[in-house]
Amino acid sequence: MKMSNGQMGRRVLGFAVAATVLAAAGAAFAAGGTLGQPSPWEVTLQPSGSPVMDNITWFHNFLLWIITAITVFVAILLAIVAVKFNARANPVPSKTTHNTLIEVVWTIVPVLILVGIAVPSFRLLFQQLDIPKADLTIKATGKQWYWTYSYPDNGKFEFDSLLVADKQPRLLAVDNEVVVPVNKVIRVQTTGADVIHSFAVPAFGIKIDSVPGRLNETWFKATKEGMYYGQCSELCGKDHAYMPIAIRVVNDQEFTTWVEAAKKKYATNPANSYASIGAAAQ
Ligand SMILES: [Cu+2]
Repeated sequence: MKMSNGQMGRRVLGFAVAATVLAAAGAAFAAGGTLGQPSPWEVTLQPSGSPVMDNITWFHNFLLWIITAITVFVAILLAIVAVKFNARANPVPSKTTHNTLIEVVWTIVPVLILVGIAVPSFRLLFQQLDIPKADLTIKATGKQWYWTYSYPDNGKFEFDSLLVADKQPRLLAVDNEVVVPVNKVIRVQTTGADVIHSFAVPAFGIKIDSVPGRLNETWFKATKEGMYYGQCSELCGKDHAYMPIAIRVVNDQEFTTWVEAAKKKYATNPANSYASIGAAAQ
């Protein structure tokens, strides 16, 4: 096929743009992102902050290798067929219709691949669903459009957590953060007060629906101190995008101090007026 200079130019430009995008994505991939929050150009999972997320990340990469190997293998077979067995290269085709060995292989090998995927997959599912003995339970209630958290183990105080519009990180920062101790098993119980919401924090590898009339539970163990952000992940109405989840992970001593202060601060739960919800959602 002959190309004009214009066509050639456009094609080169297209390749250059594609290469730049890939390079930028590659750089983001290599950088590994920021712990606890999304980062620009991130193409992969957020860095892990819990043992469950470690395994999710491992499983994701494991599947990526398998799917890449299968894709490359099939592409090579297709290329061989196209080159070796086209009408010009192979004018008199063979009339073979069965090959027992190949048929056994292409039945057994996919089964083995699926078993190889199923084993770590079930192990991960059990790790997520079989909640270890909890050091601390918190309850997250999804509401249109904010979260209410209670600490039943620490005097049952409760507080509302609302988006703060002009604080960074944008659309993730809240007025009252959830505070939990590092390296402790935190059981999260969640429900919805009005419609279905979903409690999700990518760095901990948790996402669980908050359903009215139901108490769902999940768990995480934060392995590093810091801020971790998530969002409501079930379309719940007009301000669905404005009810972030912000979790501050601190050491034991800081946690005890915070609990004492929080008990006083949230003795009466004042943040629940319509005005404050409206202001935060703007
Ligand atoms: Cu929601």
